[in-house]
Amino acid sequence: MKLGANARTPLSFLTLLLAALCLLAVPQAGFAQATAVQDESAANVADESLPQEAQVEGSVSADATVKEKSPSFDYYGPDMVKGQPESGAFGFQSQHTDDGLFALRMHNALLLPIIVGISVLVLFLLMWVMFRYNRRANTVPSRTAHNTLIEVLWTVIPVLILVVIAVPSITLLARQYKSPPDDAITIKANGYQWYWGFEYVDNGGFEVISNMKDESQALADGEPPQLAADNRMVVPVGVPLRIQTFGADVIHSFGVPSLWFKLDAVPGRINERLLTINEPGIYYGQCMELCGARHAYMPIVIEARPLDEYNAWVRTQPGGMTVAEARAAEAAANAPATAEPAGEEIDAESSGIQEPESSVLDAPGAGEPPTQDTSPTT
Ligand SMILES: [Cu+2]
Repeated sequence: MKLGANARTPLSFLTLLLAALCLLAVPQAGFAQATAVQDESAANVADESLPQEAQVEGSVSADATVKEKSPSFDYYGPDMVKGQPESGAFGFQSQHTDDGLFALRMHNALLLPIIVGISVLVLFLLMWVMFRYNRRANTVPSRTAHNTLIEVLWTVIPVLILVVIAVPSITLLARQYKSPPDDAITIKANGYQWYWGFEYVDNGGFEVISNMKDESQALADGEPPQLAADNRMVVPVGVPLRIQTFGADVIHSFGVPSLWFKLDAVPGRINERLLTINEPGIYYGQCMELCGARHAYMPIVIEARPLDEYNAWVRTQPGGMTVAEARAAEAAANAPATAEPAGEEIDAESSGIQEPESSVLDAPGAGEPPTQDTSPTT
């Protein structure tokens, strides 16, 4: 039986209604469960965090070499979470960047009132026509066909509304495309199937690999399951960041709603956007481009710290150094090549400069000269 015919019979209509109600109820039940579990875990955090720390300290002190290689760093606890989804919440997550606050204000103070106003006006007009001008209440219909004033008004007013929306809209777009300043710290987010790698390009080039924590571990740590990650992307707060994204295999998308940040990570090209976080805290995000079987399990956890704490964290990473140290090291590495006196021939091998193969006489890769005439005979 076709869906239309099925829906027209009274019994099937009731069945469909029941099914629709069930569909609506299922996510609510899910939310309720998640909240209960979260509350429970939050209550346990205080008790469980202490022994865990003690355990970690115990294991590190037992093996001094491990401590030397990776000095411990005191990461933020769940009390510092600033950006995460909440069950049953309406609207956007609270915003922690200037662009986010601008967008939130525009949505709440401009778009929502306009949307509500238009909806109420259209509803009122429909009701008025249905009750005042139906066949019983209005037996002799009017034959009016045109009204110049009304036609001008219903053209000009929508145009004005669109102009009022367009000004802040285009301003927001321009703000989002603002290029990072030259002194911005570059961090590259590489999307892999299915985890993230955060490359600290300006801090020695190390990469932090970040995988989702399993549910029991996340709950034990007082973090939201499926959003918590084993290694966080630590960034400095109040400093312009040049966030670059790259897809190592397929297209991913680096998205953190509470920072008003979303940028596709595409194989073969690097995307770039400015990010300046206003306050220290933990911000949760996820991959936002359907990238395969485990797309839903590649969360992003940004931990924003004051610059000095960020630098302290950087030093705990293999090969990690502050931006100033990294630039000094780079300058020192480039010094011999630039200090070469002018006019003296640069030895390509010792200076480390790669010469094009063809410019060197009898280059090994040049190959033998042709022994036969292979030119076309026509
Ligand atoms: Cu992905």
